[in-house]
Amino acid sequence: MQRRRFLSLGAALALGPLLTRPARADAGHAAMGHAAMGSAAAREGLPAAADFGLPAGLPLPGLPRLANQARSGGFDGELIAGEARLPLLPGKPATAFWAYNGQLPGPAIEVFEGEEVRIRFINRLPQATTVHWHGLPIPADQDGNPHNPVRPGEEREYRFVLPAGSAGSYWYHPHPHGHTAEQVYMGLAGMFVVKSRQDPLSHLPEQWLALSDLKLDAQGRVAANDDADRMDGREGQFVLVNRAWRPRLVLGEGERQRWRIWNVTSARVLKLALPAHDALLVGSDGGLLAAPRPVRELLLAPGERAELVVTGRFRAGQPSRLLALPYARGKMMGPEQTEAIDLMEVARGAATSAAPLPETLRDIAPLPAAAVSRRVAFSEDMANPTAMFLINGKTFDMERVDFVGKAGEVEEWEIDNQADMDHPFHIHGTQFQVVSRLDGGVWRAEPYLAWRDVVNVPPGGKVKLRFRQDLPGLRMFHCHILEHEDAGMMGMLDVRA
Ligand SMILES: [Cu+2]
Repeated sequence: MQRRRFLSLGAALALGPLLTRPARADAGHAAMGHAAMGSAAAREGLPAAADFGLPAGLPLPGLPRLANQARSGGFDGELIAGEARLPLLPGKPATAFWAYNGQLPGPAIEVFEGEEVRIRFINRLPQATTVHWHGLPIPADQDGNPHNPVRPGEEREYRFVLPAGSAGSYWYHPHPHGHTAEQVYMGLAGMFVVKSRQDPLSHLPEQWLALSDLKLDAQGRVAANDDADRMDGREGQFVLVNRAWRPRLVLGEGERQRWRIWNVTSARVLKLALPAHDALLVGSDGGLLAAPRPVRELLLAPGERAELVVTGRFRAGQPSRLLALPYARGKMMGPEQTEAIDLMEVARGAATSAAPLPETLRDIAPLPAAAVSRRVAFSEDMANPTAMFLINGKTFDMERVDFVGKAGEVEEWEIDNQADMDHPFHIHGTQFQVVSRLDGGVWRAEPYLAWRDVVNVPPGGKVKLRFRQDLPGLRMFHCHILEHEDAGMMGMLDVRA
């Protein structure tokens, strides 16, 4: 309904470029394909990926670690957010980004459970910012809420202890009021891994893969968001892996590797596949599963992470590549993804005997029945350009607490997507367990336990999840399509002691 209202009122909305797209007017939800809309690269006269001459097939870059300056225990590090010019396009001047410590992605932080982390953060951006520690169970006043901005030229310390059981793959990124999308697409994001001293997979070689989006304009600059980006969430011409385009990872024949994968794109739902090889899902956002699970495809929503154990098989007739298979996410303006995106080459290394893999990884106890039940409905009101993306009918308000909870109490939330696009739900400060999902009109119990902080909810879908917030304070919950978050698809849970 809302989509039709949007179409009929389109002329009144001053969404200029929309009106120049004749294919849009009669494009139904299912018909917004490639043919009708043209390729993403053709949008707004943007050049295609191939036009930039970005080299493909270079060795996968590593993710340099942030140096630990602590003299006795814990982790002391320094992050400076600022402008950085980095060589990107062959034969062209360096490209201007915003980066942490001049690195793309930002320096990876690697710490152990139980450690205290102290980060001195300096803002040399022209805007206020914060550092949000995505997924970490840390105090609210250290978590980079939009209520605690670090203004240009200012600095602050973030300090927190990582509790036992928190080993997992997290990340950090800005979370300022209204400017999260812009600061992330300009380059501000870094990976954060918490390790356990009792890690049953510590014997496996690790690969860290940060999947990010890059959109360049005709001059090779990081492009500003256009109307389609603001509506659908930004997608660029490139999906990069550790800042490289279609890099090459070496996997031995028969070798087992542990891959940590981050979707740090603004909006892409990545349907990952590795057709020539065997993959086991061993971890989610908040660390290891109870036991490995064979997977053929892995849906990774914006902000979400996964851990795989990959075994080199090099099956004949299958591309030895990491792919993002076509996935339609109900976009309003842009074309849907109709072809697989080639993310990375997996090159054949020397034959290696597979390292042993334990049958169980750790215990995960199901959260008990909830003391409190709440409902979170995502909706879109395309007739209202100042409040298009809504939670329970409201747009985000920095002064409004949406729910009041109690520390230590289990809550069950039903996330109800009444909108036309996929919206990935994210909550700060804790990890949740998905209990069940409404899929094609049928509720299905979640087949396995996992700790998550992002779950994708497709249009018409519902997800029931349970969590406990152990620490008091103000916690944001929002859609992790960053443009939707900035446009108001966010609320606040005040957890009281
Ligand atoms: Cu959204």
